[in-house]
Amino acid sequence: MIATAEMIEGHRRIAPPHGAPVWDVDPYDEAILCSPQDYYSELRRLGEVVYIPKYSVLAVGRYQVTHTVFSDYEHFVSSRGVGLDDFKLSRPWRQPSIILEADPPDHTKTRKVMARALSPKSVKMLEALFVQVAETLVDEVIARGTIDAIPELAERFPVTVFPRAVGMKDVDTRYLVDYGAMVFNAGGPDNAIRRRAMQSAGVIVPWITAACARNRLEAQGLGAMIYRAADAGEITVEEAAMLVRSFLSAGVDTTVTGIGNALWCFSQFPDQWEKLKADPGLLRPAFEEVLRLTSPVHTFARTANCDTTIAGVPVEADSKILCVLGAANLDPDKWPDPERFDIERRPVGHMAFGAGIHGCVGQNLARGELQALLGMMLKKVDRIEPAGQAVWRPNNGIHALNALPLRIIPK
Ligand code: OVM
Repeated sequence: MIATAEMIEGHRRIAPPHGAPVWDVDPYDEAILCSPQDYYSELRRLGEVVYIPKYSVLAVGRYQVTHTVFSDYEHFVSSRGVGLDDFKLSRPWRQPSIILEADPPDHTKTRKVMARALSPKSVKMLEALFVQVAETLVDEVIARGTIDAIPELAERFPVTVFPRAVGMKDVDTRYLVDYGAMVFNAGGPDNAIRRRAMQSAGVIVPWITAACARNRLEAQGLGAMIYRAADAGEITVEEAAMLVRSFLSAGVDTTVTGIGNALWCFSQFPDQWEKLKADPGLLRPAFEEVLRLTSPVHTFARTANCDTTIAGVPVEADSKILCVLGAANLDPDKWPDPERFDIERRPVGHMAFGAGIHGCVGQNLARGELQALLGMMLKKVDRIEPAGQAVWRPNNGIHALNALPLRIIPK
């Protein structure tokens, strides 16, 4: 590990760019991570691009500029890591992802294999499984009446269906959830949240690696599809294992959060649940609105690979840029009355799945999971009421709930 006066949080310290406001804030403060709206609006208010001395990084949060930076893979690369650590200058916590943390042309090849495995046709074949598990879980929570929707629905659904979709022979739902926490917290600074998440890395990382081996996967399933791309000579067997690891990295915490945040939205805005019951055809646009309003992945970084500019501001090579997707998704210049949850908004262009060549490759699967679970609740549940205080969970990369007490009132 390189640690010199020129380094800070795993990347090179940069000079404040001319023309960029300087903001003395800690975006990874636990209070901000749990309740980020004021941070988002101040970030947008200050300017197109802001310098944050605490971590010597730039940050963007206005919709247009965030979209531009996030899509510009030539100037703002992913291969040097999408968190604060610059993989060119400091050792990554794990072997880098060959899709998330890669640029063209390497990325192009792996992306193609993953996109095929996660195609709409592939997701369609999983629908029956999703619906069957959804029915069991919804019947159970109805029988209980009052639940904590985070463990009992938001976590349980993905950890039940996802390992089966991938075809995993080894399933440890605790390890899967904790690995997701590790992956997303790793993008932040070396703070207490990251260190706590990393405590179990010594057991979980090897367990994950082993679970991705070909002989630990069923012949049916998304994992086997990736290994068939190796048989066809598109990728190596080692690369196939790494892409299966990407399923496990990106597929659990994200969908857990999407489901939890969706249930939070409907418990907070009961008129929108009524509207959805009256017109179940709004389910898909409703999910997009949940994603826009709550941005499960709140921040991903990029690294400037050369001297360049953002909105006319000079940006020196090696600068880390926080792309605050959560702020872009609440920009009033893009979304009228942005804090309102309106399932009829149809928020085309929201950035919860990113944008450009790295845009979420699993988004069809994510929508399929939510469609099955929320669709089942629509059939069976009359009302979703708060039964206590919802509590957010600080995470350097994810905006998720820790607890969501709900009363589930059946039809
Ligand atoms: C990966 C990966 C990890 C986390 C997130 C993600 C949102 C991908 O390991 O490829 O996409």
